[in-house]
Amino acid sequence: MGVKVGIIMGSQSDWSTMKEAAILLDDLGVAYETRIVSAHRTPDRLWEYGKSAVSRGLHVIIAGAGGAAHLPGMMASKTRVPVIGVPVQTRALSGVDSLYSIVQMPKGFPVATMAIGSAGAANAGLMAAGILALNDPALAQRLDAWRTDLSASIPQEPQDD
Ligand code: RP5
Repeated sequence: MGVKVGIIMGSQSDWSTMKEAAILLDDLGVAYETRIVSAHRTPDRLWEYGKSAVSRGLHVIIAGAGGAAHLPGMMASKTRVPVIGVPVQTRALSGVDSLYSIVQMPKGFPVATMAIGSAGAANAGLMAAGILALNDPALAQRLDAWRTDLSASIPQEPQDD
C-alpha cells in the first residue's frame, strides 16, 4: 500500500515551514511523500499530481504556499482528496497574503486552512493524522497518547525564566 499523505509546497523555500508537518507525521508513525509543486512555476506538475491523487491512494494532501498562494486551492479544484492548506509566512506581508489567498475559497472547493507559519504546518500534520485515525485504531491510540503527553507537559503554574 502506498503512502496516504502528500505534503506539497510551492517552493524549496517553503520546506523549513512544511517540515513541521513532516516531523509530526514522523512522531506519529504516518508515512508521507514530499513534493515541490508550484501553481505558477510548474502548473503541469500540479495538474498531474491532482489528477492521479485518488488513483495513487492519497487520503489527505497538505499544501503549503506563500504570497499569491494558489497551490492549495488549485489542488482542491483538481481532486476530491481533502486538502489542508498552510499559509507560509512571507517577508513582505507576514503571511497575511498567503492566508487570504488560501482561506477564501468559493463554495464547492474547500481548503481546510491552518494558521500562518510553522504552527499551522504542525497542526496540518496533526489534522492529517486525525483524518487517517478514523480508520486506523493503532494510529488513533498513538494520536491520543501524543495529545495526553502534550497536556501533561503543561505546568500548572508559570515559572521564572
Ligand atoms: C510561492 O512563492 C511559494 O510557495 C513560496 O512561498 C513563495 C516564494 O517562493 P521562492 O521565490 O522563495 O521560490 O510560490
